[in-house]
Amino acid sequence: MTIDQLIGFLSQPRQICITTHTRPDGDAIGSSAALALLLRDMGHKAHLLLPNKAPAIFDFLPCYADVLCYDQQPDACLEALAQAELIFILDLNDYKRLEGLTLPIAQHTAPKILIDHHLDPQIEPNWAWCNPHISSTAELVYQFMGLIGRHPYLTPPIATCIYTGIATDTGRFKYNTQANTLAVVSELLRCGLDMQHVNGQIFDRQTESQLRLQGFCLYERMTILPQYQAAYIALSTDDLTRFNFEDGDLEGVVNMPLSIDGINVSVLLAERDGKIRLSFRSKGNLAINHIAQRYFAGGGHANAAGGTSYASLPDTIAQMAAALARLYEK
Ligand SMILES: [Mn+2]
Repeated sequence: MTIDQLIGFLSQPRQICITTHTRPDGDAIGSSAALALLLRDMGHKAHLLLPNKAPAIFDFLPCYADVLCYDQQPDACLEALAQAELIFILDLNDYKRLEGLTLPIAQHTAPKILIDHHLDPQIEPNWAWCNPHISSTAELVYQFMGLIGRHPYLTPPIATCIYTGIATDTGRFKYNTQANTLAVVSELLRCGLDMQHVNGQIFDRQTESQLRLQGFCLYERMTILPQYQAAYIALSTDDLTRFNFEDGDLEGVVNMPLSIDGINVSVLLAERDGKIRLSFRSKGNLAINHIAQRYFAGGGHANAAGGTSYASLPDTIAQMAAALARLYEK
């Protein structure tokens, strides 16, 4: 499929499904919601299908309420897919990250469009708009709007969704932020984005237990490994239960140790549902995605990656420390 064929396909009302990765973050839900609004404004029927729910802090986003979650409404998701003439896959480089939606989408016969900024896409779509050098999938959705001639129709709700993806995936413009990123934000502001309001919605709506969990992480559960310029935070299921943990409560915690001078790698280990989820972050040229990929069946970006371990928490910590040692082997 070429872009002109895609534009032609979108020139009459279509049934479209949009999906994104499990445990959706601000970019996943922001970029998907932006695209859903854009397609609905064009007269299409656009369903947003998620493997599972996005954190409640994103409930201010348009579309949040009409998302279909496969873990809660599998029949409604399959019904929408049965009608789908086109499927958009966003912020995702591997079908596995669709969890329960993996097979229904991978095996679907409708043309698939991939919009993503992860390295090494494992998906072969009919058309793709992918670039690992772009801040966020939301910024790519903004570019896609331009490709199909929709920039003049950038509404404040679409701007809100795109901004949410960019602001969260750049850690409030701390990283992955280039001239084009800020040029897009400038355009969003011109089109009616209320940036101060949206920042408040995204960043200043934590719960008390969430903030106390962060304090606990730093005071009781952070270990510094000076020999590797690294720090890790390890949380057991009991720790999470004590702070009434909900999805999204640890958002951003993995980045906190990186604010220590001399710490260039940070790892968050959280034990949930019988497995350990690992998040890796690093500064500068130190890439950690190969560690996530090689030792913890995961992957991601050079400076932000994730993986999983089925070993115990102490064993996983030991494996992680051994993997960090190899970072510095020449
Ligand atoms: Mn992203």
